[in-house]
Amino acid sequence: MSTTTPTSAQATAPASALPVAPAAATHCPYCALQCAMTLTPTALPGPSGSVAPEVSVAGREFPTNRGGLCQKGWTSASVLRAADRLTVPLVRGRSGEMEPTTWDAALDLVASRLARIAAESGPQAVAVFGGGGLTNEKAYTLGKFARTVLRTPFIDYNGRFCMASAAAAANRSLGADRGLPFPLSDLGGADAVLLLGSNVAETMPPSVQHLAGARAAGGLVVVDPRRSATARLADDPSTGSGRGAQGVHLQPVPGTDLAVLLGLAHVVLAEGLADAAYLAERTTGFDDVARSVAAWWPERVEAVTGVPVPELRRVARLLAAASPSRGGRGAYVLTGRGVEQSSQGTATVTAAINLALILGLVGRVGSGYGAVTGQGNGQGGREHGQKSDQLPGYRKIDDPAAREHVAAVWGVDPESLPGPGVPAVALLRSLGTPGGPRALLVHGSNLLVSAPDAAAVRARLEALDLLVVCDVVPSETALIADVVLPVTQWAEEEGTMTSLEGRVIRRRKATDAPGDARSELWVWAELARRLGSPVHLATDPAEVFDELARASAGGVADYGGLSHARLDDDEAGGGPGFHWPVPAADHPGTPRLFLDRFPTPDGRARMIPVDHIGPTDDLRPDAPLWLTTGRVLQHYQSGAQTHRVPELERLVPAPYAELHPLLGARLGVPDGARVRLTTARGTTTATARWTDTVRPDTVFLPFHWSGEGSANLLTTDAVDPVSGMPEFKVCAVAVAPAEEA
Ligand SMILES: Nc1nc2c(c(=O)[nH]1)N[C@H]1C(S)=C(S)[C@@H](COP(=O)(O)OP(=O)(O)OC[C@H]3O[C@@H](n4cnc5c(=O)[nH]c(N)nc54)[C@H](O)[C@@H]3O)O[C@H]1N2
Ligand SMILES: Nc1nc2c(c(=O)[nH]1)N[C@H]1C(S)=C(S)[C@@H](COP(=O)(O)OP(=O)(O)OC[C@H]3O[C@@H](n4cnc5c(=O)[nH]c(N)nc54)[C@H](O)[C@@H]3O)O[C@H]1N2
Ligand code: SF4
Ligand SMILES: [Mo]
Repeated sequence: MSTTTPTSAQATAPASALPVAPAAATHCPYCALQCAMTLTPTALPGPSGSVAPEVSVAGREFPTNRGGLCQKGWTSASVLRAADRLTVPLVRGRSGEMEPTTWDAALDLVASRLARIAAESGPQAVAVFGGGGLTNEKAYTLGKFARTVLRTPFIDYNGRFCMASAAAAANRSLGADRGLPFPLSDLGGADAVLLLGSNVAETMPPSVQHLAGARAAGGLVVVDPRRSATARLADDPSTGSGRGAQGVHLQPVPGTDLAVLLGLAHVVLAEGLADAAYLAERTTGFDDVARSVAAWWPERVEAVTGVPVPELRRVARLLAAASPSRGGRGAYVLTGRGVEQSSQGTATVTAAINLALILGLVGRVGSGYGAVTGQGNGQGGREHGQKSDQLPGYRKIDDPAAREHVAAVWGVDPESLPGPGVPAVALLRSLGTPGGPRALLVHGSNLLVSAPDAAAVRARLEALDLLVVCDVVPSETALIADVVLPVTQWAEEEGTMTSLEGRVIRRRKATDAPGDARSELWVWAELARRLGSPVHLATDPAEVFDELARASAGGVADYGGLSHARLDDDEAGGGPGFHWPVPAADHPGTPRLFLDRFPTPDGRARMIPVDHIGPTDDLRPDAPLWLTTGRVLQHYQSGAQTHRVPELERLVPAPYAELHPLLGARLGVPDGARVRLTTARGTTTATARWTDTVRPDTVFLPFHWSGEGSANLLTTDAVDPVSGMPEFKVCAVAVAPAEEA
């Protein structure tokens, strides 16, 4: 198995008397852009004179990042040697303290307690929670482990917080969900890009270069209740070449994007700007959608969303002018978490797809609709079986043919496979309740910080008989576990990831894990053995991938023609990886989906009428403002990793809340003062940061912190009825000065 690819960085590795492994060509540990980087091991003296292998990071040329990295990428190697990195298994002792133990003792304990709980209460008394940061190999094996070894239906993962609404809508309307069904670099040739609820300038900084074409054409449209760093790319000439405005920023009330989209479709149709030939040839259901948007005249949209009528018309015309049907160079409609993390997220994405279809954009080279996938393997993580209703290859677990195919690859009886489980929020709510799961295994999520209504989640986790957390650091969730297992991560393991554009890429090992951290592949195989399961769980990532390829073959996300060896050969030859589906070993991959037909029964995209209802929470006298949550450049998710990077911690050390100066002045909360935020779920305190980039009726709170500054003590666990995705982006909040302690 090839573990390294020689690169020029090798030549620049520092000279050392100690043997140094060659540089590894790999990708960033964090987000779905999966920027290419080279890790060069350096040998530095460790704390006690020992040699602790370290790696240095350099950006690497790749079509998505073109050599660029963001601050998180540059500093990512720090997490490998975090001062409190987990290096031995820990078990909670009689005193309540976590005590170090051996792998044998820890695994024996976990296996015997799982066996007892299953014997007493049935296999569904054990549940599993996965993560979108796991490699394809680990995500696949976790799904197989749950269904064949534990035989529980109850597996779901944090992608439910992240991608579920975009996935549900794309599957329903287009027949397949691949975040971007085209290469990211295609954006560069378009005249217009409509970005709804996505702050890529902070969440995927190197991707911003692909917006240059749209900005130059004056066609970057950003929809965000905040004038985010990305919105400034659209309307602040100082961020561009100085040639004037680069586009438009629409600043709606949080949770009203669906009305904005219905209004845009209304204007396009009313002004006769639709692509009638495309609609006739490639879609069904147009008439119903046309009827449903008829009532969303621009003045009504303005009343609901706050977006001025002239701005709405301007954007509709700008998008239509960019459409190839009207002689433009192309246009893209893209959605992010700002619109998807909503109780009407699936409907909103459906409306975005409908707009793109009305303009004739989808399945056309140089135009399209896409969702900007979030986590490192957010895409692959949702294809191979961590989702409660899913089997590998994006197959449905309730489809008899899918069950038969996958069961044959796994060597089990299809009848033995459990049926669908429940989505993450429902799963979390059921933990430790009568008849609900009594044990939970967590792999790659810090639920206590990132799940909605975090105080309720803590209560459910504490009600379990057994909580087992695999992690690389003592995350907040690991700290309340009964057993913590130290696992390998990112630069310590081989595997594959699938990026936001459906490109399957190699993650390569550059250094050994410290202490006694082990791969989760090994952990699952050892647990299976101890539980007496006859099912074979491979532990070599290349072997796991080959099995995944067979299990996915013939499915929507078909990796059948891929192997680690093929990916390595391709990259050694300068190839940029393969976009799925890749059904055969000589198939070149599929950079662009839907060009000829949609993978629906009649080959057409389905236009589905949707309507705006509004968020679940409503403003009320004791909660008169909107709260929205999201990200800052320097921190990643629950912060389990980035809070352990000194450079990033220095830049953004503590939780803060963005308040418009008018609001701050009215409430008596000066810039820099402590502010108390209260919702029906709980209270959070943070430092007020005055900024006129946020709407005066809205407070923005990043969710990267635990404790009293935790955003998720405030959020609602209301979910989208189709996707089960929680409404992280909008709830009603009261804001007041915090009494100083
Ligand atoms: N720095 C950093 N980068 C990351 C991550 C990270 O944690 N930190 N996480 C990665 C992951 S997993 C994900 S999912 C992506 C997320 O990437 P994004 O979707 O870009 O991230 P968010 O900050 O959650 O939300 C984007 C924007 O939505 C806006 N917003 C809030 N409410 C609304 C609304 O009602 N309507 C609209 N239109 N906009 C709204 C917010 O103001 C914010 O600017 O980022 C990935 N990259
Ligand atoms: N209020 C609010 N809440 C949100 C969001 C929001 O916008 N607003 N966004 C949501 C979204 S989009 C997401 S994706 C979630 C993410 O939130 P989480 O699911 O908490 O994601 P991370 O913080 O990335 O946690 C990943 C954990 O896995 C560990 N880890 C890293 N590599 C490995 C590995 O290989 N194996 C194992 N076992 N562990 C590993 C890390 O150390 C970390 O503890 O948060 C959601 N929560
Ligand atoms: S944009 Fe994402 S993948 Fe690229 S360096 Fe930053 S965190 Fe890593
Ligand atoms: Mo995410």
